[in-house]
Amino acid sequence: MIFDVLTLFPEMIENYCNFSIMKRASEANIISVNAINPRDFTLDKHKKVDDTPYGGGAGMVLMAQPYVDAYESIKKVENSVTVMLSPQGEPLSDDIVNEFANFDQMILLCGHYEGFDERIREIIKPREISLGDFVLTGGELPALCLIDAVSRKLEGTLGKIESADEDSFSNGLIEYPHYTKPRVYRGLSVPEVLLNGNHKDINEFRFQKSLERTKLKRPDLYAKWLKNQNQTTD
Ligand code: 4GS
Repeated sequence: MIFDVLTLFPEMIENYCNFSIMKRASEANIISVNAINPRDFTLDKHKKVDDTPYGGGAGMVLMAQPYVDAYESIKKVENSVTVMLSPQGEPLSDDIVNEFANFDQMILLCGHYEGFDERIREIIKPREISLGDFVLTGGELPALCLIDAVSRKLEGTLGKIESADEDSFSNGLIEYPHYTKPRVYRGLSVPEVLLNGNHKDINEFRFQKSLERTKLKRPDLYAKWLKNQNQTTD
């Protein structure tokens, strides 16, 4: 997967991707992350990328020309998707992450300051994705979240293929509780069933815990899961 990220702050993207699992995935050529700076595509000597909004109001607006030229400089592969990160977008979900993992290239458009000149949307026509109903100072963190979430779905990124399947949401439920050594910590014991090596019992225990927690912590997900179960047994 090639990630091409349009951002005024390329180091933010490069830095994050140079650690831990992202770094390993890059070294294994599973992903390639490139940051492109619209500032390099400005035509004036001050390298201006933003200006005051027509009609007045607070904040600065990203100018269309440097952004569109930077976008058009990117070499597109056949199976490519362009995504703008913005609170106006469709809320990100595990289903959308899985969908994106099927592409060979993702071009990610990060804003900063108030927002994009609307003509950037009109010309590029990106898919718009939001991380949630809150406002950040820039699209870099949402872009990194997307890169991270998509990368871990790609074969070879995680140590074992199973480790992605057992995480929250992969079966529509949130995760069961995890324990490691020691067996007793501050008087709190690891559940007995996890120590006896009976995998049928362990799976059943984990499944019940997943159900219990989803019902308690995410009644919305639980209702969706129940509905799904009924549909598949009908
Ligand atoms: C989000 C968000 C966001 C909006 C970027 C104001 C700077 C900012 N992007 N999900 N301009 N939430 N973007 O807050 O994606």
